[in-house]
Amino acid sequence: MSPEEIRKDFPLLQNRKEVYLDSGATTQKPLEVIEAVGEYYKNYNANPHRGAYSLSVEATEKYEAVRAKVAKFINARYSEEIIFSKNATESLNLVAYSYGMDNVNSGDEVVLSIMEHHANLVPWQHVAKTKGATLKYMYMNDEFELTDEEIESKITDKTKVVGIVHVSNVLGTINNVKKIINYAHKKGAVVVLDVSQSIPHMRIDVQDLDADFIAFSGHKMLAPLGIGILYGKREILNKMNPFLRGGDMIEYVYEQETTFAPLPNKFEAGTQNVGGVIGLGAAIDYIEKIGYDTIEKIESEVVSYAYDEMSKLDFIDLYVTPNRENHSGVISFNIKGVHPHDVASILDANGVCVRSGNHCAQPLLRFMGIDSTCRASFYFYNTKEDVDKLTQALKKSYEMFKKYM
Ligand code: 7TS
Repeated sequence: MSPEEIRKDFPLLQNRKEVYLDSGATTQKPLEVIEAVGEYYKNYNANPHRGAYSLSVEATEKYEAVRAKVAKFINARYSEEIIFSKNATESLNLVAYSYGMDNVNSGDEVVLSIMEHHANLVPWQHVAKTKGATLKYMYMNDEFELTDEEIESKITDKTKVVGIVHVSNVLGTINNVKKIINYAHKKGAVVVLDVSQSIPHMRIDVQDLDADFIAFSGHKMLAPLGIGILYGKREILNKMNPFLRGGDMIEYVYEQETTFAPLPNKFEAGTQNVGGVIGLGAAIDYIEKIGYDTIEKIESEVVSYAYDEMSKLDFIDLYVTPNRENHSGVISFNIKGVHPHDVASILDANGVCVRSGNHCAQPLLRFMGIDSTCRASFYFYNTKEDVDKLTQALKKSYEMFKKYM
């Protein structure tokens, strides 16, 4: 299958002329997903887990069926290890508050990579500050990679939690997370893995990876906005206190005391985003239909082509690891001497959507000695023609800026 054929499944890509290179922020949605959400509201909308009437039972069944689908998709042992949230950020906060606050203490260490998105950094800062723990970072080398030496020097017997991003949303570096998880476990730490930028592109097998917690957002993998996922090992989730408290997460409520529902409901307080969950189910079906093999094949071809074509432009700096097998579908770049927001605006005027800024990774950019980049992020509906339009627009932008340099 070619990206040209795949594009036909995406209404927005048919309806708009722009070249969309911001899938790292959110992906476009295939018709199947859009229709699944519509079908839900048209034919079986009700609040799950609430009513004894058949419509509510049906909504509950559809909702729980997606939980089982997610479990199978990431090879979790048990469905109740899948918790639905609002987004990756909320999933990561759940872990920080419900696990971190109760298990990280004064004198302990929390170790993160410098590549973390703020979502897997700011909550841990709060935990470390509140509990009197030390927050440490694993820094990358000049090739934008975390070395084994760095991993082994930072994770110690004092480490209680390791937070690691699988694929950097700025650099596209694929981190050696198996090594990190393995080493952290040897030291007795739990690992919180952020697969937000990897699961859209590569198969995630939670049993093979063996991370204790895994977080991601549906909207970066074709699902609607507003639905996030947290996977946690059952034995750990069972021991944790709830994150949010209220309806649906309880067993019995007395005036002064409450007992909590078993997993997964303990972590799903209040009415959930059922439409989003149904859309997520359709997104998983779509990804499985296309197949990760096809997705990876298309992306490696198009992203390699983009890297090669952009490398020919001597007026831009690229922030990509030279080890191509460790690089996913994100290319950050700058036109030398021009602010990335100006570049992104000119690209937009030429019909190309890229993100510019610090990409919610300020400590990473500060470590790199820059304060922002432009970022082209690709998905399997992007074509080589999209890449050509990007490089043409970059050349045009440079010609324009050159006059003022
Ligand atoms: N983790 C990573 C690695 C991310 O890239 C993002 C979002 C998040 C967590 C948070 O996801 P959210 O759905 O909870 O917001 N990253 C980006 C991005 O790169 N551009 O826009 C959002």
